[in-house]
Amino acid sequence: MVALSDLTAEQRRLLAEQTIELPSWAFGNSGTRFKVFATPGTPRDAFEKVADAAQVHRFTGITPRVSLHIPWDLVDSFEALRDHAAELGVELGTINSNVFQDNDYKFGSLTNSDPALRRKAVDAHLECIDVMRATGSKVLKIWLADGTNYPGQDSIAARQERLAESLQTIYSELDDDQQLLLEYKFFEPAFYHTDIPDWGTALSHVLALGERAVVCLDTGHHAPGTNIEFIVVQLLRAGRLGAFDFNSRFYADDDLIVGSADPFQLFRIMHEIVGFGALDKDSGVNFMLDQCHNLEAKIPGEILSALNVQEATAKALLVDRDALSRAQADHDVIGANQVLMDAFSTDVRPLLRDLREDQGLDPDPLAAFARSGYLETIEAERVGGQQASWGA
Ligand code: PSV
Ligand code: MN
Repeated sequence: MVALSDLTAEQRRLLAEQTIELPSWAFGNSGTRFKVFATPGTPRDAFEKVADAAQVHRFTGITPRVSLHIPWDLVDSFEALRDHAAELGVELGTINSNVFQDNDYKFGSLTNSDPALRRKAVDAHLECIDVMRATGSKVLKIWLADGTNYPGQDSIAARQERLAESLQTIYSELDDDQQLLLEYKFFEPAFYHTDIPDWGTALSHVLALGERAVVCLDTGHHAPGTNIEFIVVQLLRAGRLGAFDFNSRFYADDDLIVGSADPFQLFRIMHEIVGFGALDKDSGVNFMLDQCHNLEAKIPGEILSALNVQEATAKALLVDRDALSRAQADHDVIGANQVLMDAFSTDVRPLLRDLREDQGLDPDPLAAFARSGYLETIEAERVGGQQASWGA
């Protein structure tokens, strides 16, 4: 067993300083195209979503930022929302644009063949940049639902040209200290082709834009069997891994609790991150969650996801890198694999409980949240109004 005292000062610092950003939409209702189940206590607006996110931070101590989604999280005053967040001990983080829920975008947003609709989609991003100025957010995240369902439906090449031009217009409007974060996804909602399906396409677009354009890797946005840690390394080498959207998938873009489907994959990803020195808070990589809690309670779902990322990180920090390098240099295939598996098989939960106690937190965040009575309070208080929903 490994204890907190066995960690080097540097390992301990990295673990203690790790932060994970929460998505506001994880606290709203979500579901499938078959049914969105309403849950008592679900937030009605961005203020209530931020309050719920602050609970996750209160009990884990590692989730101090909340990403917003525009227009889902539009409020009369973003300054008031920023102050509300600060009072609750969190900050507003990445701003996500949404150009996939307006009828006008049926045939595309930034790629649409109609210049007026392209302009509308670009303007939606300029509105997001205004929100960023009000909230102090430094990152504009773009995920597009653009694509086609049938071969020949539109010109793939022309759509790439329009995309590049639209992205350039948006990028040129960002302030010098703001970034454009481009997310890829291989299918859905489009079925034949997606305009930004993979890391290569995203990377080629951000390279054309400039230094403040980076790629977001959503772990759910790959075909089954994809070696995601290989992509992590490619993006790190290019200096363009801006962020993760962590979640778990069994089949498609399931958005399940992080580490629930494949904790070993999460460990392998964090192993490459640690090996590259990208865990440090100044590395430029933002560790975010992107989730939908369709069945489970949302706040505990986020708490568990954050804890699972922390657990995978602790295991990755425990990899004996000297022993690994020696085994690799000796072409000791089994030995090298054993070094990695030793770290993965280590139970780091006692160590993390000690770390939390050291930080003045309850060692068991899920139990402490359950005892707090917060869920019962919001269920009683949040009566009436329109519950926030992913499909809002
Ligand atoms: C798309 O599936 C996605 O993962 C994007 O990251 C969005 O930000 C998120 O869902 C919510 O729209
Ligand atoms: Mn995502």
